[in-house]
Amino acid sequence: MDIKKYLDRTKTLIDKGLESYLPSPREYPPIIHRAMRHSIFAGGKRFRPILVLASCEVCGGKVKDVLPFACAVELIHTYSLIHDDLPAMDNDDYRRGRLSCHKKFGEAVAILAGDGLLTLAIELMADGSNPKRSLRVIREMTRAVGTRGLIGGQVVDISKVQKSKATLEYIHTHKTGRLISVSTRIGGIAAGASQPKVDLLGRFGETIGRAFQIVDDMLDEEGIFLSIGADRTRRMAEQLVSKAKEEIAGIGRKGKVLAGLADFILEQG
Ligand code: GRG
Repeated sequence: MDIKKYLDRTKTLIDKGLESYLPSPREYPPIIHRAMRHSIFAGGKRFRPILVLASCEVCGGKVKDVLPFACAVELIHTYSLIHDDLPAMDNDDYRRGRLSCHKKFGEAVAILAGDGLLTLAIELMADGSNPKRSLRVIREMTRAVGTRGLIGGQVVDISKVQKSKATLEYIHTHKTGRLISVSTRIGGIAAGASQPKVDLLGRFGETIGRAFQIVDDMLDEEGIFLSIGADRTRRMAEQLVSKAKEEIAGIGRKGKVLAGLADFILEQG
């Protein structure tokens, strides 16, 4: 399995999908559409939507049925990055190698661009080819990114109180983990996979989500990296990737794609 080729191929599909789903930069009122596009087409890895596509393919689903869901995940991820960069949160001037949305377009437009991406994501999920599956995907996604998921993780992260190990665990599983595990789950749902298979994909997503966070800590030299050092952090990420691969061992020959994506996380570190 040449994972690099797979990543290139699926990234192109996702970028084309995003291009077609986002309003044109000239559509009235242009400022908001330019701001949304500025952050979406800023060179993200597209790791989460690729996971959606791969999970769907593994379960025998078709790209055309899953592409809107995959793009919806990227829209939501990008909304969270735009809002995270705002002065009221992390106050970052750069994101994905270019000016952050509020630095380029001002705070008010950046807030609205994030809101616009989140809203467009829901529209895309609702427009799926199978209404029953669309509804399940919307339910899973809104739970994953609401106050019991992504937003909850962010709220605890920005609080100034001293954070225990359990609190840090909550932040990571909610802020980073939920969007990754919902990606694998909705890939399965789009393919019409059975509930046990969707749950298995979700467990795989949770485990690689942990590995993803640990590698991110390694890159930023923060979090777990500060408490246990580079070697132990690396070993922890490797163990999680092995565990994730064991979790999908029974899923069949096509599971190799998911195993390759799990390995790809380690290559980032
Ligand atoms: C504003 C509700 C709300 C949430 C913000 C995304 C986020 C939550 C915070 C950003 C800070 C951070 C380090 C989050 C952990 C997740 C993470 C590593 C995000 C970056 O994801 P990548 O590496 O980025 O996939 P690209 O740019 O490749 O998409």
